[in-house]
Amino acid sequence: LSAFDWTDPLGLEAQLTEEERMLRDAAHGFAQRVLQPRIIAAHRDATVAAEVFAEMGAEGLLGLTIPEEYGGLGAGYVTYGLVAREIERVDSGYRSMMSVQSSLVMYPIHAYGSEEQRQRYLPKLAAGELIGCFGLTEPDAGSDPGGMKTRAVKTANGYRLTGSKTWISNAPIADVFVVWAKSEAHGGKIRGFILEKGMTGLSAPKIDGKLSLRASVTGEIVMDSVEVGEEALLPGVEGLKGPFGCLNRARYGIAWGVMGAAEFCWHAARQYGLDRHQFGRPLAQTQLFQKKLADMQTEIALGLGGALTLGRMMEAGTASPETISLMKRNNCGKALDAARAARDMHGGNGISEEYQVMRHMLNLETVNTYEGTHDVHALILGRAQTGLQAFF
Ligand code: TGC
Ligand code: FAD
Repeated sequence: LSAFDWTDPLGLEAQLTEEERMLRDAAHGFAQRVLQPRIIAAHRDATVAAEVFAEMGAEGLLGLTIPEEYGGLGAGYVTYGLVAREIERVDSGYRSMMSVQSSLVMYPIHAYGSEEQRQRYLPKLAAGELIGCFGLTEPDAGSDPGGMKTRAVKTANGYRLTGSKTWISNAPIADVFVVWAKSEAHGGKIRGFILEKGMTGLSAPKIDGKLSLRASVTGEIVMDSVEVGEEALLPGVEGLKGPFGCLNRARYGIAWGVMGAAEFCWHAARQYGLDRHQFGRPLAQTQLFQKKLADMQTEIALGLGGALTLGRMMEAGTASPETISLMKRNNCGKALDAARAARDMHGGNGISEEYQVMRHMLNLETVNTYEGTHDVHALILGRAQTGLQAFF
């Protein structure tokens, strides 16, 4: 038997290829060098550095799985997950910015777009010269996006879009808006449209007062009779499977990303317990402290192992949406548990921005909610194993 590596009990490292390790290490270096030094102030002041997109683009981190001819790296899904983990080790908000751009904007343009749309948008999105957002959620349609009210009506030259989206990451700073609307010309089916900043009737007011994900900007998308040409329609998909095809990729990335945040909290709690003495010995020498560390270590090792298995399935084309739900749900819930425990294990210091665990805890409340809440993914899994629909 081999020696035990407490940081990697299931030997994740040995299951990666040389190239995956190399790209992961580059992302780790970037995240620690470029993102980590600014995050405490960015979260405190709710400052969103739009230049992060160009910095990520220069590093090759946007649209990693998109082919090179469109500005991506043509990398595999495991690499994408490893990068998400490194970015979210710093902050879920930065990972959000990357996931939306990659999985929710570049992916649909590549998978469902025309060649003209791919050429027009993908290289600039990959470089971070353009910022994208994805509008599915509405004020009255969150967990149930099929209930959306946004409508596209056929005009002589294209479509007129009317409606509003809310809780949209990146919207206030976006140049490109992938929005989903029910199209009368297509029998009321949901279709995707690409809108551009500056179109008449299009606005994206910022949502203020967020106590979570403060380094990532969130807004509404208001469409007041926005006129677009036929070239704005994504031709390759109709129905809810359009937005869900994107969400499958983003949810998969989140399953990896949250493990990065959880690892940060676990390592911080361990170090704090070694450094801090009470009752004449390190906190880490108490049974309760060690039990909490063991729980974190176990859940993170299992969560990463599951994410890797899922990543290999994505690459082999054998992953199902339900398996993605299982890993998104599990890893978000477990990461949130780890962050809450780490906050507690830091005592009073745990509420200070300097120790960073409470920021991760606050962020993970959002990540556990967006892209399908913890309970909605339970209903997806419940339906898959009983054949019974419990949504309504
Ligand atoms: P249901 O009847 O189950 O399905 C309707 C149609 O959609 C298809 N479908 C999928 N296709 C591919 N992948 C998936 N994961 C799919 N899920 C469903 C399905 O096959 C069917 O197709 P067809 O051709 O037969 O019509 O739909 P439902 O209306 O009963 O849905 C219920 C439910 C709960 C599954 C679904 O609505 C859901 O997942 N709700 C959660 C909503 C959600 O995830 N919103 C995310 C908004 S975007 C976001 O949060 C971005 S944050 C990003 C960041 O900042 O990082
Ligand atoms: P609701 O659907 O109203 O749910 C409220 C509660 O009810 C939850 O606990 C839920 O689990 C529960 N619930 C709902 N239905 C059922 C049921 N049938 N049975 C039992 N319980 C149920 N959306 C986008 O389109 N694009 C984005 O970029 C984006 N970014 C976001 C960024 C942030 C910071 C946040 C907070 C959200 C973002 N979202 C985005 C929206 C996000 O996807 C939704 O908030 C999420 O899907 C939940 O919808 P809701 O908020 O309307 O909650």
